[in-house]
Amino acid sequence: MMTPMRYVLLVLAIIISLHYILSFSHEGYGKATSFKSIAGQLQLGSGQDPEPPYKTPIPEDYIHPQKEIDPLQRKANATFVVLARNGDLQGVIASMKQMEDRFNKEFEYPWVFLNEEPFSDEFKHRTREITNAPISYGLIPRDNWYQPDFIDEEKAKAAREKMVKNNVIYGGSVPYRNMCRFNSGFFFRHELLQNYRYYWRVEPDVKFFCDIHYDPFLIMEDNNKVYGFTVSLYEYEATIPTLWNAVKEFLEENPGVTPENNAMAFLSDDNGESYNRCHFWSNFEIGDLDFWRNETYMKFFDFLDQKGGFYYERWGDAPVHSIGAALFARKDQIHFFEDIGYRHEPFQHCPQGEAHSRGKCWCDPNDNFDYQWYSCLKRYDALF
Ligand SMILES: Nc1nc2c(ncn2[C@@H]2O[C@H](COP(=O)(O)OP(=O)(O)O)[C@@H](O)[C@H]2O)c(=O)[nH]1
Ligand SMILES: *[C@@H]1O[C@H](CO)[C@@H](O)[C@H](O)[C@H]1NC(C)=O
Ligand SMILES: *[C@@H]1O[C@H](CO)[C@@H](O)[C@H](O)[C@H]1NC(C)=O
Ligand SMILES: [Mg+2]
Repeated sequence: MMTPMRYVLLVLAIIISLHYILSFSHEGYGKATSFKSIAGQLQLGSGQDPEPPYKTPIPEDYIHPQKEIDPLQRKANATFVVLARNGDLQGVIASMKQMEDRFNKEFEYPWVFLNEEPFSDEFKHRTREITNAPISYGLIPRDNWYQPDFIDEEKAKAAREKMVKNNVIYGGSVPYRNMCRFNSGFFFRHELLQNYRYYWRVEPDVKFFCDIHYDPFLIMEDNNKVYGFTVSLYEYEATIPTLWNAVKEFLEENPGVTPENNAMAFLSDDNGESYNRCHFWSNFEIGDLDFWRNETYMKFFDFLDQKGGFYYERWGDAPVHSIGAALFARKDQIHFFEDIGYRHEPFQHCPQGEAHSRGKCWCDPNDNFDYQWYSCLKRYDALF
């Protein structure tokens, strides 16, 4: 039998030893992981800035050199091109990282960035971090960007206000119109693009879903393609009310500019009388710069530009490029890049069947715009 006194002593002893054990282990644990204590054990001076203890340096010969995959042993004369503002940086980086991972770290095509304002040091630093390929940053000449003097600003302003009232997307924006005009008629003339034949346009905040283990630029070059797309759809009528009239006028004034086997049937269901508003979505483009630099397209752009529709309406570079490609190239020169999984909000092309597996694509094959009601792909298919 324990006396009450003994009982109290025993409980006290247990409490004391528990406290001792706990405080010891706590202190020991704290000491073992404390950075200061390790620094102390290594006898580092307190003013030094030692490597954290968890950071084991990786020996040089553990680092895999980047795999050279160049099965054809040749490259195309090509570059990526990104039009962006400094404020688009994070979205640009996100797109660029995916492009590098899915494709370009194997191929190392250069990147060209264009802006009407100088790129910031941060923009340059952050983009350079993403790639080993050459990068250049170009300033857009003023005349290629800002609203030209021949535009009647009163008339343009009234048009913008009307579009805002009608909730037309970007309807009130002058910079957006500058962007559409620049992409329609000027990007391919920029000095940084003079030395390239092919380009791949990349926008901020897009997704590339699949590994691309072949070179799309060589597909263009070897098959004499001029325009490649992944998504096509209908344009908003409110942005282009008089565009097709201008196109018809140009064709009447310039007979013979459309080759046989063109893709007019993609644009029009009545042999050119009216525009069905189908266009390739130009936020993704793989194209031939020399095609845009050709006198026919340049003349076409100048004609449209003089009509003022980039400012009096809100003509987009997507319908302008699409009409140019469909009318001035043969239909077989326009390529659907079926195996490139791509998303720009709010639509995506997700490769189907075998192509989905081959590309190790991560998009849901059921989420695919190709034959949704608002897609124009069926009209492209019907060309062939
Ligand atoms: N430098 C510059 N780039 C622009 C401007 N506006 C749009 N962009 C770029 O033009 C492209 C299309 O613009 P975005 O805002 O994505 O238009 P959306 O795709 O039609 O909604 C993107 O690459 C943008 O970064 C601008 O005012 N200046
Ligand atoms: C690349 O293409 C451009 C435009 O066609 C051309 O001027 C240039 O000479 C080409 N460069 C090479 C190396 O073929
Ligand atoms: C423009 O394109 C047409 C049709 O493809 C071609 O015949 C002509 O030679 C091109 N012009 C130039 C300057 O390359
Ligand atoms: Mg965009």
